[in-house]
Parts: sequence; structure tokens; C-alpha cells
Amino acid sequence: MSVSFCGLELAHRVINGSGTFDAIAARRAFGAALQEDFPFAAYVSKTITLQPRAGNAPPRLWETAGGLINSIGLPNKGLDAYMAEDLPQLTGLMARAHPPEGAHQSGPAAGGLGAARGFPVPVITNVMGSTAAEFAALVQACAKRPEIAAIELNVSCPNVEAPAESAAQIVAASRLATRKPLWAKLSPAVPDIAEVARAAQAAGADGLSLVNTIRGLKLDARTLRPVLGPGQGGLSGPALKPIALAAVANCYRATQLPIVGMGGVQSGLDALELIAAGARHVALGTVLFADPDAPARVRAELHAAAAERGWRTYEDAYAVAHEEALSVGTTLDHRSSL
Ligand code: RRO
Repeated sequence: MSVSFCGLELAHRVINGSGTFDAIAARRAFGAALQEDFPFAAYVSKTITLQPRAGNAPPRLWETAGGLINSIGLPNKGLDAYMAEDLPQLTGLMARAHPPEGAHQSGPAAGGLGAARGFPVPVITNVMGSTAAEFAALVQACAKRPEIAAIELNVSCPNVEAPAESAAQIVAASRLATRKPLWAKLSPAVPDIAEVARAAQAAGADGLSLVNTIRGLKLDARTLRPVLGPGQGGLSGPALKPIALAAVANCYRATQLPIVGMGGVQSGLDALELIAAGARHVALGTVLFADPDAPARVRAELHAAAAERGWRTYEDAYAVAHEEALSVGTTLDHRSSL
């Protein structure tokens, strides 16, 4: 049984966060083995802009207590080269990508927490413009390509100046340009993310990606000057997890839109927490830099963590954080009898 997200049929619950896994480079490094054992249920591209961008001055990364600060600066070859060069490669790669044999278990994994067989991996293209009109132009170009299953609007990069228009205005302009599923990737650095999510939903968003990184600063211990080339960057990793959980919980309550939860997921329990807060899928990001085996490990741990609680299906875990608290001791009995 596949699991549905905004009309896409996905093999399981774990995908990648935009910009944290380069599938074309991985294919080059690992060959066909990558396809036989593709780690994600959907593939989200690095952010694409209208024009090519070189990215920010180095250094671009700083590992900090509890996470990573990046100021990558959206290096990408631009829309035309993405469409002409990368998309055909990604499509070929994903059409033949299937989850590993061993992942198709029954038992506690069945019914939505396990992986379905034989589903191609949809390509989600992440785009960013500097105005709503630029977003709409990018989306219009994506709309023409049947290989693109859905579009993620990056309205939340901490490393560039935000467009003058609101997230809702960007979604509204983009909505006019496509009937494909549109996800808005939101920043947690706002007073009330639920309000932004509600406005994005009213403007036509089909789903939400929560959350992007939050701006952080690292100073050199001796000079007390910024370490990263451009000064500040986006903080990701475990330090972001409580922020992501609150964002997912608040946006779930406000909109009931399908949510991809992300931010500091290192383990299956982290993933289960996001699902309990209201995420339908979970994305891995920073953990991939330290542990390339994280996708399979996180999925196995997710199944185990659900089974430990007597949860046999995904729906048993979905949004339980919003249910009235049960007294300790009755929780497991109550759940396992469902
Ligand atoms: O490329 C980046 O610097 C970047 C992007 Br587009 C983003 O959305 N989030 C982030 O932390 N870095």
C-alpha cells in the first residue's frame, strides 16, 4: 500500500530536504546501486532560480553545538539548464528507483509506516524567485514538464533578501500558473507561523514543508568577526527540532494541510514525534551530511518506535500529540487495543 501526499503516491514516509542530497552526484558515485536502493520516497531538488547563481563566498558551513549553520547561497545552474540537463537525468534515475527489497515488511510496519513496492520516486522541484512574478514564471515552466510531480515554493531561505510580497501573495501568483501540487516551504522565523500557513492555504497551497532553517551567527573565537563568508547563515540540525515540532503542531491545527515535517531529525523517534505533531511525511537534511545511511536507519527506527507503542499503522501515530493526554500506564494499553 502506498501513502498519498497531495495526490502523489509515495512508497513510504521519508523524503529528503531540498539541497541536502544531490541525486545526480550520488548516481555518479554509487552507480546503479543507488537506484536499487534509493533512500527516499520522493526526491526534492535543490532550489532552482531563473538565472544561474554561483552561491555565496566561502566558508559556507559551520558546525555548531546542536547543529549546522549554512550560507550556501543557492548555487544552481538556473532554470533553463535545470530543465535541459538535470531534469532528464533525475527523471531517468527516479523512474527506475525503487525502495529496497528488505524494506517491504509486514507486521508493525504495515499499513502506512512500511514501504510499498514498485513505486517510482516522484521529482519535486523546489523554486525560488526574488518577486512573486519570478516565482510564477518558474512555476509556469515547471507546469509544462510532466516529469515534475509537484512544486515546492521556497519562500523561506534565510540567506537571501526576502521578496517584497508575502508568502500568500507568492502562493497566489504561483497557483495561477499550475494545477500541479504546490507546497509552500515556510520559515519558522515569524511571530505566528500558523497565520502564514492559513494565508498560504487560502491562496491555494496544497501542502506545507515545515521548516526551513533559522538565521544564526557564528563569531570567530579570537577575532570575534563572523566566520561564514557572507556573515550569517541558516541554523539546522537538532537545535531546530523543537522549533520544527511547534511549527508542525501549530500549522496542523490551523490548516489540516498535508505537512512534510523537517528540522533536526536524527532518529526514528524524532520522525515519530513530527508525525505525532501532524506531519504526513518527514524529510531528512543535516543528518545526511554526517550519516549517509540515515534514511534506512531512521525508517527502521521509526517502525520500531511505533511498534513499541503498539501502533500498527501510520494513522495510529498521526497527530496524537493533539489528543487529550492519557494518564501514564493507560496509554499503551489503550493504543494497542485499537
Ligand atoms: O542555499 C542556501 O543557502 C539555503 C537555502 Br536555498 C534554503 O532554503 N535554506 C538554507 O538553509 N540554505
